[in-house]
Amino acid sequence: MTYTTSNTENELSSAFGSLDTDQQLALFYFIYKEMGNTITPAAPGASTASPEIGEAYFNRVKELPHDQQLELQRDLINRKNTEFSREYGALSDTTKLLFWYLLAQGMDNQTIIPMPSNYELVSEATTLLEQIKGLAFEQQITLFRDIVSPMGVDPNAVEHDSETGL
Ligand code: 45D
Repeated sequence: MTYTTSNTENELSSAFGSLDTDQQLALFYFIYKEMGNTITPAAPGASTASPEIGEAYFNRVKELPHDQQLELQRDLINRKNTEFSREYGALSDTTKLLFWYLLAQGMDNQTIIPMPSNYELVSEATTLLEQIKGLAFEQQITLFRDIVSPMGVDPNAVEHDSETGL
């Protein structure tokens, strides 16, 4: 069988991953801003998202002081072996997406550390943002799943870490 799927999402997700940690966070937030109201939580049962699990995880992050919220997000991107990263790794891809979506919403009402208002994207990230804006909605969702899926730590795939004891 011949597949003719385009590799666009793959290329874009590796370009995303090659940005530094803070630029990834910033770009992801700008993406959220661009998508605006096009993201609507799907009807219950319509997807593999577990709203209760995603919200419970988000609520624990929300309780943390702002600086720790930021560290936690950086840890997820850097796949640092922490308790939060391991719990993240056990979520389904769509629940991971829901979690990031709740974080971005939280930034808008200040329950989550907001972006500094003067923060600027590097040119690579701006280019990427333009390319992502050009994708169809379904392609964007596929791309975001590819981006959030490998973040955090899969507890089954890591060696014991003597530094954290995890
Ligand atoms: O000081 O099927 C910097 C569901 C450095 C429903 C920073 C869905 C300097 C089910 C790093 C800039 C809704 C889940 C500070 C589908 C500095 C379903 C901080 C779709 C403070 C399909 C930066 C879901 C920070 C979708 C904190 C499409 C940045 C979800 C944080 C899309 C950025 C979600 C964040 C998106 C970005 C979320 C949290 C695009 C989140 C983006």
